[in-house]
Formats: sequence, structure tokens, C-alpha cells
Amino acid sequence: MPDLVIAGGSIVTPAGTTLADVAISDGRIERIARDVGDAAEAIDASGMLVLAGAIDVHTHLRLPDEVHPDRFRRDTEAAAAGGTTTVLTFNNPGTGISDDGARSLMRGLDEFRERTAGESAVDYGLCAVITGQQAEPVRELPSLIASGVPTFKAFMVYDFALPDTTLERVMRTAAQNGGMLQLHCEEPGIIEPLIARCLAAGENGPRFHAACRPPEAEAAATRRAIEMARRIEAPLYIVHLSCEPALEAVAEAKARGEPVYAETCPHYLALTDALYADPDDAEVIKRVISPPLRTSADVEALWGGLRDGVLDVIGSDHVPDRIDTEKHLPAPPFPQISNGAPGIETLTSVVYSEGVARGRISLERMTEVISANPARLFGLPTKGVLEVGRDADLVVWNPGARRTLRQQELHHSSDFTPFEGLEVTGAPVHVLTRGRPPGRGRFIERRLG
Ligand code: DUC
Ligand code: ZN
Ligand code: ZN
Repeated sequence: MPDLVIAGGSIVTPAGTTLADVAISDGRIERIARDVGDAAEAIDASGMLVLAGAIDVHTHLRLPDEVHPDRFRRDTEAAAAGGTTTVLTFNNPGTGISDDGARSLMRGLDEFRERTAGESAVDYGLCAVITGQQAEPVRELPSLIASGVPTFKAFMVYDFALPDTTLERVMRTAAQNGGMLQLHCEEPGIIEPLIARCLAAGENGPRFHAACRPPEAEAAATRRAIEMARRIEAPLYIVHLSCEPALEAVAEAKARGEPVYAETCPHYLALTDALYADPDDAEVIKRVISPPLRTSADVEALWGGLRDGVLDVIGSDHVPDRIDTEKHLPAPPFPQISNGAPGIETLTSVVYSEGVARGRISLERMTEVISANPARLFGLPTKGVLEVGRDADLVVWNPGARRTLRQQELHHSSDFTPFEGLEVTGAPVHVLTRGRPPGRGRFIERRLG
């Protein structure tokens, strides 16, 4: 007899939606069929959707430290509360420092595993951050990949950007060793003069952050990165794509058959740059993120990209900033404002409500871009699809629930949400990780397929 049956729900996979029961034993999906019979326990899912839990491949969780011992746990609990059952997180570039002050990717991985052991409510993995601060990041990549971290992020902008020569070596080494680079594409040659001009004119309020990071800066860097990957014949994953001109660059690469993948984020799908016109700095700093929010035409273009397959994944880009401890008010000059916003708990709600309930993408496509594709692209073959043999990481979803997203009702460790006041349709009712209530997440050593 199975341990648990989810009875009578609509089972959603990328291939279609069917009315069925899901039988779960030992944390795995044992059967999906019309009437699987008795089980030790049952959850009635009639009138509900049953979805694979979301896999959020883009988060920046804070490692537990003396000042904030519980934020890693709280944010992984928040993920589960919102319907996310696996999280991949970037580590802080400041970790992995040896006694002599040298930074190392492998030391960063060891430190990450030590500090997060037993702390996660959901299964989780690491995406390392490569910066110019590590002594020999390229030499370390084969060991990192072999140790279960086959994806890693680098930046084309900021003072920790990688020079082109290093970026090329990272791409080549990744391609030769079964890894994939996740790249932040913005062109500093466009952004930095704009920032300098704003500051010289005394325009240093938070709203000028967006004006200095135009779509051209993102599109130019995206094209340059795609060109580099084509020359090297390396796969490339573009993180947090926000605007139509960058989307076009990806569409062209895909049309040429290149292994270029792209991710967007819920905030680019639900919010616009109109928010930067708010005269209240306290509101504007909640949306100081990079790339910044774009126009409603960009929002519609991104939904189009999700429909037609140019965009592969939606990740939250969760940055657990708080206004009181990380962003600060009164706001400092905009280049000094911590860059990011929380979103780990609201991913499925925003995508379901703005996407599926508003008819912009199908339910099946939603489960592809928040679960199946992240599993396929990031080396998580036991997750991402409701299928016999895979982990029973799933969400019973009430498609008819209506609520308003409010900070006071969220569980994350931030003190704000950029989605404050957004009315959403749909809500998670039950969330299971490996067939049980969330709470005992394991570190996953990943291999790309
Ligand atoms: N890039 C991210 O991925 N997150 C926050 C800010 C940034 O530049
Ligand atoms: Zn980034
Ligand atoms: Zn990010």
C-alpha cells in the first residue's frame, strides 16, 4: 500500500493535464492513475491542480552567520510556502576565503556545504559565483563541476566583472567539462558614463538607477556574450533577461540552433518602470534591481518569449534584502543602494496569476518553465515533472483562490515585497517535498545531462 495518495486532482505536466490520483511511496511517485486505491494517508485534491513543485534556479540566499543565523532557513521555508520545492542559490563572493586571504571556488563550496548543512527546508544546490577575486577560478572549474556544481555565474558589469579573456576561458572550460555559464549581461561601457553624468548633475536619487541601465546596455552585452559563446562553441545561460532587444538577440541565436538558454523573472513579467516615478524613495528602493524594471511593451514581449520558447526558465532572482539592514533609508546615492528584491515565495503565484489566469501562457507551459526546464537544464533528473519514479515534490494548487500579496503575510526574511498590493489568482494548499511536509532539505550534487 502506498504511503500517501493525492486523490482526484488535475495532474499538470508539460505534456497535458489529466484527472488522476498520485500514489507516493518512499518519497517517490509510484503510480499516476484514475483510481490507485487505498493508502496509509490521503489528501483530497478534487477541484485542485496538482503541479510539480517549482525549481527556483536563481536565488541569492544568505548563509547563516552570527548576525542573521536564521535567514537561510526562513527563506527556504518561504520558498516551500509559495510552492517551490527545490532551490539553487548563488554563494556570496565573499565566502571561500582561506587564512592567507586567498579566495577559492572549491573552498567556497566546502564552506557553503558546512554552513548550510541541516539548514534548508527544501532540497537545494549551489551555483558558484566567479569573480576576479578568486585566484585561479578557471583552473578550479573541473573540480567544481565534478563536485556537483556544474553551473556558475559571472558578471559583465560591476567591479567584480570578469574580463573578456577570462570569460572566454570560463566558457571553454565549462564546455569541455560538462558545465554551463550563467551570465549577467549588461555593458559597463554604456552604464558607467550614464551614472557619472547623473551624479555630476546631482541626480542621485534611487529613480536614476533605472535611467542609467537602459535596454541597450543589456542588449549589447547579450549580443556580445552570444557571439563569444558561438565562437567557442559553448552553451550559455543568460540570467534575468528583462527587455525586448535582448530577447531578440536570444531568438536569433536559437534560430541558428545555438545552445543559448534564457531566463526571465516574475518582476519583469508583472511590474513596470512606471514604479520609478513614485515620489516616495521608500517605494522606489524596493524596485532598485538590475536590470531594472522595463516598459509594459517589454512585459508583453517577455510573455511572448515564454509562449514561443525563446525564454526557457523563470527564476525569482530572490535577493533577501531588507530596507532596515541592507538597502537603508534615507536612500544613499543610487549606485550605493543594495541591488535586489525578494521573490522566493511569490514565484508561482505571480506566474500563475499574471500568466495562466490572464491567458498569456498555458498551464502546461507554466510547469515547463518553472519546473521541467529548470530540472533538465540544471542537472536535476529526479525532479521537475510529475512522473512515475521521480521525487514526489509537488504542490496542490487552488486555481480559484484570490488574495492580495502583502509583506505581512509572507514568510521570507525581507521586510518588504516588490509585489506589495498585487492581486493574484491561485494559491498553494499543500506542498510536499519527497512526499512529506517541507523541512528536511538535502544538498544535491548535480550533473548536467
Ligand atoms: N544580479 C543578480 O542576479 N541579482 C541581483 C543584482 C544583480 O546584479
Ligand atoms: Zn545578475
Ligand atoms: Zn540574481
